[in-house]
Amino acid sequence: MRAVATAKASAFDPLVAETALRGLAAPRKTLPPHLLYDPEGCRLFEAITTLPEYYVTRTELALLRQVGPELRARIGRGASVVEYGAGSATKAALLLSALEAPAAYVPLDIAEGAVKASAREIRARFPAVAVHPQVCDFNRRIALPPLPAPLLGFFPGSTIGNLDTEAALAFLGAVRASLGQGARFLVGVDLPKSPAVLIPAYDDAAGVTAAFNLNLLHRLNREAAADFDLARFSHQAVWNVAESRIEMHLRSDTAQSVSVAGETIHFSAGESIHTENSYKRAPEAFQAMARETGWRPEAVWQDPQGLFSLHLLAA
Ligand code: AVI
Repeated sequence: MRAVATAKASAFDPLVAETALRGLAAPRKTLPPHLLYDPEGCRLFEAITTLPEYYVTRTELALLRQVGPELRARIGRGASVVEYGAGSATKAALLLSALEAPAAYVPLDIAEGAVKASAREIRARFPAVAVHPQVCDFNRRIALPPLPAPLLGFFPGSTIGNLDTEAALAFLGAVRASLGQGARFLVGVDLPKSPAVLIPAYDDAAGVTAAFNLNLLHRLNREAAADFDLARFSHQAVWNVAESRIEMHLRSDTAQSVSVAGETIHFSAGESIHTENSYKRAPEAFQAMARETGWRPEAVWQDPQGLFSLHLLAA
């Protein structure tokens, strides 16, 4: 009993508790999406990427394979690849194999484990490539190590879709500043499409995305001294056509009160916590954002079904 109490106490994270309280005290309750990615959330997200309904990952991988020869010709020999976020090394490996004699690979992520795992895998597969892992918040301006030109930034997976317009513009501008003149940026961007495709992609039949979203409440129970009853909340995926985004919510099925870090949070029946946005941007919309931040759109590719796009931007 004592051991359990000690383990529970040591899991409390004041930053998580403070962040959660701020979002839950707002008139429209929200929780920031980065809280979805504790170790269990990362495991569940990996499982999402293999679901039949989640077209994003397999479509982007196929597109990367398809455009490899054209990328090789456009980028040239001896490039340094800087990857923003280092979730899985599969896409980086695909890109490095497509390029001619790549010189360096720099995985950037706030999660040390992800950066190290990615670095290990790339070192093993590409012994001639210099690997410089860096643990940092890539949403802020970062100082890169000296790297051989040409520089190619890489931001796959439509992770840019999890940023609202203001944050996406700030991010594109910061990348432009850190990579510098002459660099390129390869970005995966999910496309707007029918809700008949989008909703199942974010609310799959096996319930993996629901588990991913609800895991956030588990995390708050552990790290923010909360007492959410997960059986009284449901996962919801909503297509917001006006904003061109999928929204994930956790809906309170009943009126209830929950304790979070000593504060009481009230929920009315049907009230929801907004946990994530996933913006779907048409090529022209994304290119306009790129131009606004000093990038020149160089090329854009789409799969034959028009599900997903890859943009190549030039500084
Ligand atoms: C990480 N990101 C691009 C995913 C997406 O599609 O927006 C996160 C996700 N959320 C639910 N399913 C996948």
